[in-house]
Amino acid sequence: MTVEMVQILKPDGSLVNSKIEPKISEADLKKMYRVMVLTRFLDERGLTLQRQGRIGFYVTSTGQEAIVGSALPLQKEDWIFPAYREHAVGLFRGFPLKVFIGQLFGNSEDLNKGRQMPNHFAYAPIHYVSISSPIATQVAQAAGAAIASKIRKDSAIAITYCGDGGTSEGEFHAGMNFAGAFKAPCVFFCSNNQYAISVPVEKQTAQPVIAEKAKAYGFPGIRVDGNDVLAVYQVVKEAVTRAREGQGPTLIEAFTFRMGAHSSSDDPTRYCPKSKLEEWSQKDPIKRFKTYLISKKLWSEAEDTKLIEQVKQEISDTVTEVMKGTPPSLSSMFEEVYQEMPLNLQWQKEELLEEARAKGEFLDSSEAFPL
Ligand SMILES: Cc1ncc(C[n+]2csc(CCOP(=O)(O)OP(=O)(O)O)c2C)c(N)n1
Repeated sequence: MTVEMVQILKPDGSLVNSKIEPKISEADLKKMYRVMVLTRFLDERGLTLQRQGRIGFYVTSTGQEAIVGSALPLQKEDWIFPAYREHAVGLFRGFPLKVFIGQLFGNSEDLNKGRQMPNHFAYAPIHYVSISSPIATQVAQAAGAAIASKIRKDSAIAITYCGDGGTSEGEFHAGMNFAGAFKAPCVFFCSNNQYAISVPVEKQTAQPVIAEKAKAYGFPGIRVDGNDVLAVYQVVKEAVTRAREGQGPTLIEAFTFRMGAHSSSDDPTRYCPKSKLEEWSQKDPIKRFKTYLISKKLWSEAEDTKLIEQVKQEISDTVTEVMKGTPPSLSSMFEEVYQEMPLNLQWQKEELLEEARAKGEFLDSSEAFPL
């Protein structure tokens, strides 16, 4: 089956056709590039921290940083329902690095106070909804939020992200079906990185083109080169415009590749041929975008070297700061669920605190608990 794939930048960074070059300001181009580079080095550091035993878990998005292109067409009021590889989307929208790294450590610097699994980011001021562990649940949540927005006549649209594996889940079907039936202002962004942990996409679905699945729900599906940040920007911009103008949802399939392990817990050499990594290294989204920016005389090797130094320093300084945090207090796990804590929880809390006190388990007078 041959299906067109939207591409604006060729893997060598040159334009496919200068007539389709999107108009993006120099500041936005440079901001996207900076976030891509930051994300790449954040991944490197995140994995190192996990290997050092300082954090429990990390998920990289190495090779998929061009997803940042999907953040630029969004407005402040829009809602993001991410999977777990959208670091660049959050960072572009203003996810503070300290909050991001704090979440990984789950200590007193973490807004969630360690009550979420590492890498399950959330940040309300930018409408970045908490990542859910069960895959694809966010698809149905986004459809619901988009339908609510339509009923309220808000201008906000919702965008949600999932992987190729996520398309096999019931929530993917439910979300797409509801969004289609209610013409919801929703954009479904599927990063087809060709693997769901160790399961290759051809074992996941008999439909080799995920974008084609949109037909069954009655709205357009578009396949885009997921390593081409300009193409990602362009197709999402069009989908966002459709959604905002009341024309309903769009499914975008970004064809890409995960240039590493699924998470800090697996070894891709056990299931992914080395040749595939070599092939996709040639299509690296960061290298491609950098070559484009240099050819436009918007960037130089000297600026690149400086940027890399800056982001590495920023990450190091933030990690150092976050590591000064203490573990959260044991009682915090009972708090901020109910406005008034029910009696049964109060009893449980007292019982637990008493036991921990008796065993001498607290680190300090704030009842910080070493997890
Ligand atoms: C409902 C459910 N089943 C299984 C898992 C375990 N699991 C976590 S991530 C994952 C693979 C998801 O692959 P995909 O959707 O392609 O996303 P990718 O990791 O490739 O970005 C699986 C099976 C889970 N979290 N939730």
